Amino acid sequence: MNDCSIRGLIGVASLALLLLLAPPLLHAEDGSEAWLRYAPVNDPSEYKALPAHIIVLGDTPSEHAAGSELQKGLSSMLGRHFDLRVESTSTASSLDSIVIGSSKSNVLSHDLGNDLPLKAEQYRITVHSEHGKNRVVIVGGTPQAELYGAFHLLEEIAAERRLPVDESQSPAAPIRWTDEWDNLNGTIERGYAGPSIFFEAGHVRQNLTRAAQYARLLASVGMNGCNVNNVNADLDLLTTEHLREFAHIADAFRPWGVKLALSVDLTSPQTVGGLSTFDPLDPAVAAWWRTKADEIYALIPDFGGFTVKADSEGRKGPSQYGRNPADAANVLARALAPHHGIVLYRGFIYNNHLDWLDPKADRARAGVDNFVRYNGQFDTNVIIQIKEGPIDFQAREPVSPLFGALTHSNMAIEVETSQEYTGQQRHMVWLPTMWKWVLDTDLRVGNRSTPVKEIVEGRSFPLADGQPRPGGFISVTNVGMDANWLHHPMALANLYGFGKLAWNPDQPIEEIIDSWTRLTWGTDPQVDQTIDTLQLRSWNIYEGYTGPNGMGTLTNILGYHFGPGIESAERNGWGQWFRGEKDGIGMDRTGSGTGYVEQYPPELAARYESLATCPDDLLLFFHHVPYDYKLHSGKTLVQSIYDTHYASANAAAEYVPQWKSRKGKIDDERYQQVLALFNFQAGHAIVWRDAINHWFERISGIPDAQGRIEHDSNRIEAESMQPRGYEAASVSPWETASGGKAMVCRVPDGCSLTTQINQPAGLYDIAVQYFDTWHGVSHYSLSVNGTVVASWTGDDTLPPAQFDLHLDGQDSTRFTTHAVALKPGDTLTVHGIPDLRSELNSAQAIRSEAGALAPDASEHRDYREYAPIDYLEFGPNSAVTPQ
Ligand code: GCV
Repeated sequence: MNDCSIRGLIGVASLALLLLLAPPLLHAEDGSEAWLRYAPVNDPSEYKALPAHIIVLGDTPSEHAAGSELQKGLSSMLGRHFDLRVESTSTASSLDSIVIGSSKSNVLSHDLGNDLPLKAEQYRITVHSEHGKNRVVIVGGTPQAELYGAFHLLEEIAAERRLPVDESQSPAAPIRWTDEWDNLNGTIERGYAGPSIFFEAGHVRQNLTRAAQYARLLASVGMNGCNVNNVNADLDLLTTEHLREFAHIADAFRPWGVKLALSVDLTSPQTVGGLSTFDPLDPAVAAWWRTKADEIYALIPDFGGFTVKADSEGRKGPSQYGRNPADAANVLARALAPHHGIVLYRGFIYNNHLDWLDPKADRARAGVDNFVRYNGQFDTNVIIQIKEGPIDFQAREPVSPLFGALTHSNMAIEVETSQEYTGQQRHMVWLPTMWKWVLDTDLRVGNRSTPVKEIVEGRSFPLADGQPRPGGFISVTNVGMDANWLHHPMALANLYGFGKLAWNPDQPIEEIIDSWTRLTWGTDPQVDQTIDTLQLRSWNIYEGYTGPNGMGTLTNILGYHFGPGIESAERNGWGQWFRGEKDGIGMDRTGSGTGYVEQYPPELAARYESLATCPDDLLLFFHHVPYDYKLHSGKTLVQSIYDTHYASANAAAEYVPQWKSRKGKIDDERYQQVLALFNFQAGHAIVWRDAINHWFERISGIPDAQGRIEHDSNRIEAESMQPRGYEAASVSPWETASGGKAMVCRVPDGCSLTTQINQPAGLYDIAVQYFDTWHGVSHYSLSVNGTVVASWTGDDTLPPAQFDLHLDGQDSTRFTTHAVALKPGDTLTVHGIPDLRSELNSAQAIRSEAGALAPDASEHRDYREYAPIDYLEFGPNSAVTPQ
């Protein structure tokens, strides 16, 4: 080495020292690394005993992945080099080393004593000294388990916890899967974070980098399967051409121990196979499925299995031939069994053409009514996949009684990480709080303890030989191409939490969220405390400003399931009724009502049947009561609804100042993303609050004791302002706009609304509540005495994500400007310039030139948005959105 290079080294060393001493830099982050950021730890010397050699004693893709993950993570977090070798057992013992191997490896058996082998998915981590050498040994029952052990070690260091001295873990149940509702054309049903990471334009993507990264994320929390396509499956899914492409996804998943699974449509023997029938009891159909399964396993030897949605929401099923779910599930199961594949047959079967005039009709009954008589008739590799509640992922439902009814069948629980009814990743809602409540619910089957978690772990109703039944946990996740996977930087906490609960449903949720926060946002105690607290409260807050007392979410079920749309649930065949009438509200599901309550085992049935013991938060799910019914809390039902909505919308608005108080301690990109979303949530919570309170006040005829509803002294309705060009338009449903109306502008140059200020002189926050439809971009500005004080564009992409001119609670949003100086007599004007780019004409031009017009061309080419405004609101100048 010459002088120059020595000087260079000294220079590099001093720079490194300077960097170490400098306060940590907050790098821009787009969230794509999720909780696997491997940020440098505050005090790497805590881990100085960790050997710098990583030795992998095995040659499978998962073992390689475990080794490289450790090397990458440790180097990045501890700021020193770790080398990685794949070596023989003899060399391994001669070095200070981190050794990864399987329990079948001799040297590891010797090292770890006689209590091996481990169970298939179990890992053990030991730290000890052997012949004067420091050894950290990660041993797994399978290569996949070695990978879980490696991720666990990395997580402990990332969260700056002590190294485990001797720790062994194994998962609660064998099925820990995610379902993705992706379509081959690249769209995702109920996906809110961009297009599919797997498919585009009818094919598997050429570039599957994201798919591999996703599998890595799943493996890092112990998940082992991913069903990549919509349960409303493409009918040609099982063609040979598609299957060959799916094999590429399986290749991307394999190193991470994640099995590929597919949703299949039961008509495939007809649609793909050309048979005249798909009757599951027809021998030709059975033979077709066998051949198809053989073909799949020849391409994908570790294929996981099929998920099936049948006889539900328009999907065809065995009922067409007078057959039952067991007939259908078993024909697939028998085709998969020789290859050790499984069938996840969904319990989500119901009639969506129910007669709402029939007081006994009840969608909630469907699960038990459709399945209980086949209990015990499903093959051993069939698992019934049951949604957590009897309706459909509402903000709160009781747990599905089907869990307690299928005592001789295998079961898995299905939850929805994709926030279909819980704010669609525009509202922060941490769902593990709800899932934990569901999993801990004790159904008391046979008057003994049978919590849902033990049922799906297969322990409550074991097999004849005493072994647990196969079962587990499934999350409908619907990640997309958005860099951060689920759009809201806080939303991935749901997937992380799901993985953790699926691994160990007894892990305290406080511990789970704290780990996620530290890994995702760093270890600053104030930042962590803020995020943990907000996340832990978020489900109750969301429930509080949406659907109260077990009524369901009250979202627009005929629209996009995003904003309020209360009566959309009533008087139609979908059966999400809550029966809001003049005399009272709630579904009577007691013995004298629909009888649903009797589907629960006796102790729970008695608890829900009696008004004295039915919990307030499930009251309207089970009972029809008058609006002034006294809750256990002592308040009347209707006043409790009003108060909860005000309190919860205020609590959601508090997220903004809480978040702002941590500015500078969080990287800017993610800070700004969260801030924008929290601002949106604060405004949308007010839309929800007002819609529901106003609706309840009108139907019950009982005014709010505090006189708040429709008496917002700081609010100015757009329709009461002086218009120039703006004209009134009604909004439906009426409760989703203040005063039931908005003002719209159809004038190309724009329109304005003006009012005179009466407020005392001071600094004010001004919120403008307007509607932002998907494609159009209206321009707005706000002026005081003719001087523009703020301007913005209505260009948000709210989840409905499709052209819809309709103004309602799905697209109502707000812009807030702060610290505007106002005095009595000032003139305040909102200008709006609409987007009138209706490209219908140019689309028609395309038709005349090229002949046929693509069927949806007129829809997708339409940008019209008439700069719609609902109201203005003033508030004191503070960080909180005005109330
Ligand atoms: C995939 C609800 C959703 C549907 C979904 C269905 C299901 O009805 O709104 O989008 O379809 O559940 O779980 O099958």
